[in-house]
Amino acid sequence: MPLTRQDKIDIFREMVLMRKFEERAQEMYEARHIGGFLHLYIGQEAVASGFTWPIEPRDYIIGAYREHGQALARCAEPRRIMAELYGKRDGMSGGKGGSMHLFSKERRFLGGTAIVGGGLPIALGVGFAIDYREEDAICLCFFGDGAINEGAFHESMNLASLWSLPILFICENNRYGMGTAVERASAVANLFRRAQCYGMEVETVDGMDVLSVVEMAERCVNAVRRDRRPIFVEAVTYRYRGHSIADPGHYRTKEEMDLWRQHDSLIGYRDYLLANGHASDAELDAINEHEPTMSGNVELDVQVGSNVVAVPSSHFSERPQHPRRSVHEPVPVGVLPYVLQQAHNSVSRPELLARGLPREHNPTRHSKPTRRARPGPRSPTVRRERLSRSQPLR
Ligand SMILES: Cc1ncc(C[n+]2csc(CCOP(=O)(O)OP(=O)(O)O)c2C)c(N)n1
Ligand SMILES: [Mg+2]
Repeated sequence: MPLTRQDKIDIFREMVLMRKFEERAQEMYEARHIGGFLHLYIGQEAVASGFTWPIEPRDYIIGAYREHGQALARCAEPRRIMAELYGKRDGMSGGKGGSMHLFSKERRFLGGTAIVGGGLPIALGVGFAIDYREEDAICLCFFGDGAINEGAFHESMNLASLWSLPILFICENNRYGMGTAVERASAVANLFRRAQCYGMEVETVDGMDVLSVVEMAERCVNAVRRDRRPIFVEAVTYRYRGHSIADPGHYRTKEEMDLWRQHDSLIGYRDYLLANGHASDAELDAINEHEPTMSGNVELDVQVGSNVVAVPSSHFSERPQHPRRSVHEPVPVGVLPYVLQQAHNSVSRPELLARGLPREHNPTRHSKPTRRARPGPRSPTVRRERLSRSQPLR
């Protein structure tokens, strides 16, 4: 069954919710209502919204530490998520976890983990349990490009493939791990290749185009559920904010940021909805009109002294757990080839990259790199000299 018009509007609403929730969280962090770390997902909304769309309530989800988007999509409890950021008892994890440790046993949302790649072995365990108990569920595991260079990634890929576990691995390649560009951290820039060598089916998707993501998600979720085997998807995306709130992101150029903003998932999707007559300007504006609500006109109602946090906006209505949906209608042509080309060929700061890349990948480095002289073992002469010089000091 193709996505209905209402489905498409709901997806838009959800992505707007994610963005506004985080803009609000940033404000509240800056106003010192929220402590600890805060890693914003702004820019990557299409990945969380798209991949969680076709899954069932019985399926499991594991996120990394940039997991507000997945938690909002899965748990539909923005107030409890915000309360968790505030460290309130009514928060999703009882106020003890904060932004990086959102958890819901009922919704089968198993974190939120602060350790890079830490969710991967957990997904492996969940996949194993599903298989052992012969459940019909599957496990979705979201992680960043940085996790690919962790040993846990390779051990998990190997065993997931070897034991044929029902896990959909979703690598959110947002181009950076902290301030390090993917090209400076991974010898192979096409990250899906890193999983391919474990005999696993791999896919890549334009993570800025939500309909492409939904279509990919539907295909992969069905395949994992049917064939009881893992699939790895690299979703190419971009985060607009720094690594965390504390990061001003000086390692990126304005040109690079502007380029990606032109492919903003919300803007692109809005254009699609309008161009195809799925929604009017007024309808979409009505979804967006909560902007003033979310940015100051109505206070985030933190009742000091009690443990109640309310975000007074009907915008934050509960999202129903959708049944599985099919997408058989053609999706608009994504920007994937363009984005991938940008992502894999362009260099954000050539002078920075020049330091890190091997020569064959590095157009700016022509001459043989000069080696820094190693100290090496000291010759007996040198050692004697030093000893004799130090003698008068005794
Ligand atoms: C095992 C481990 N090593 C290092 C860190 C420090 N660290 C926190 S976030 C991060 C970068 C991870 O980048 P990525 O996986 O691409 O996720 P993104 O921040 O882009 O969402 C690092 C190295 C950590 N938390 N855990
Ligand atoms: Mg990253």
